[in-house]
Amino acid sequence: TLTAPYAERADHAVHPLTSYLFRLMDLKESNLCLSADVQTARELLFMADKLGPSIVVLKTHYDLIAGWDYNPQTGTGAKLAALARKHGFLIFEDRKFVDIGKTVQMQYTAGTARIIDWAHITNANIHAGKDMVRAMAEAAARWKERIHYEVKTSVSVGTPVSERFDDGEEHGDEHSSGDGDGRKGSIVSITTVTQSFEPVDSPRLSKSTTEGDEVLFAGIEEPPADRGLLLLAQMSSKGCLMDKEYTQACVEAARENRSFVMGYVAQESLNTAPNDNFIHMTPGCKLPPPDEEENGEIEGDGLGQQYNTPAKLIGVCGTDIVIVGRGIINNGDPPSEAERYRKKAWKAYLARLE
Ligand code: UP6
Repeated sequence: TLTAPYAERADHAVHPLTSYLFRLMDLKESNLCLSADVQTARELLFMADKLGPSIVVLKTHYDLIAGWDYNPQTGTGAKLAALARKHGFLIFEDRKFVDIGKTVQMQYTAGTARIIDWAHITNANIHAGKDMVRAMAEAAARWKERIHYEVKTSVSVGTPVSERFDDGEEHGDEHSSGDGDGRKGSIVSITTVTQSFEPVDSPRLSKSTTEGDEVLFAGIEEPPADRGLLLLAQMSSKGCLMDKEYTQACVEAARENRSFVMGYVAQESLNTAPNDNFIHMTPGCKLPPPDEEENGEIEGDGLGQQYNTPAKLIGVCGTDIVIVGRGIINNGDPPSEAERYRKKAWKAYLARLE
């Protein structure tokens, strides 16, 4: 799969959300995931709105956010989901589930955060055994039965959109169509995209509950009403105890659950069989400052985190999406730093196709 374009892999992906994500990557010319490890809901939503145009996935740790609003209709998850539709990215809750199947089902679908309602993607550490993956897959299938999507698509191309957010500022849309950065996608305004989580007798047959202006990346529809799982197959941290045997067990579990497992969080490509087309997302990614040479050496954080450049991860290790947290967030200008990462990671992908 290393030399196959994302658009081509979209056509061959088994999981509808993987297919969607590959198409989104192609359209936005982005293989960047923001790890939005901020401490307040307000900062999280601000980052999601400002950096949304540059990314295809927004990764959360909901449990490190102070002031997370758990209301399923109006809370932080719902607001994030609206921003995901506005800018065209998927939400990945980095929950690293690990427990017996029954407990994980409940943690995934119920409890305080109701992760399944707002996160398209989550991940699991399968040290407790691979039956857990099946348990989560069953929970996701039940969830899909229960929800419905209704999309009213009265589209008016190029309408400028501004929305009011928690910080009280008007954020004009800086990425409207015609901004001329040469990427294929452009923003259109779309009125009312509704997702309701109330149980309904018949899926797809219920009334919309909210109205308002939303924007979507032109040329791509709403993501499918599927949920996906990434298996935590390898970690970026020093002295990680996940051995080859564990990683291989992840590969087997992925192959056995192709309709639910989208791929891996890993440090290298694990697609080895001819029909493996799993997506790989990789944390532990950082660039040297713009004025320094990329000589491959990036210092860790002193707490076990190790870093590689997008060029190495995408170009040499063969992963698909780089996950960047502090490299972007701790910069004085996160939106332009996100663009710097997007361009570097995309360049590494284009180079790998040659
Ligand atoms: N993460 C890793 N390494 C892994 C798996 N997950 O760093 O192997 C997560 C961390 C953090 C993010 O939990 O949210 O990716 C990396 O953040 P950073 O870019 O600021 O180091």
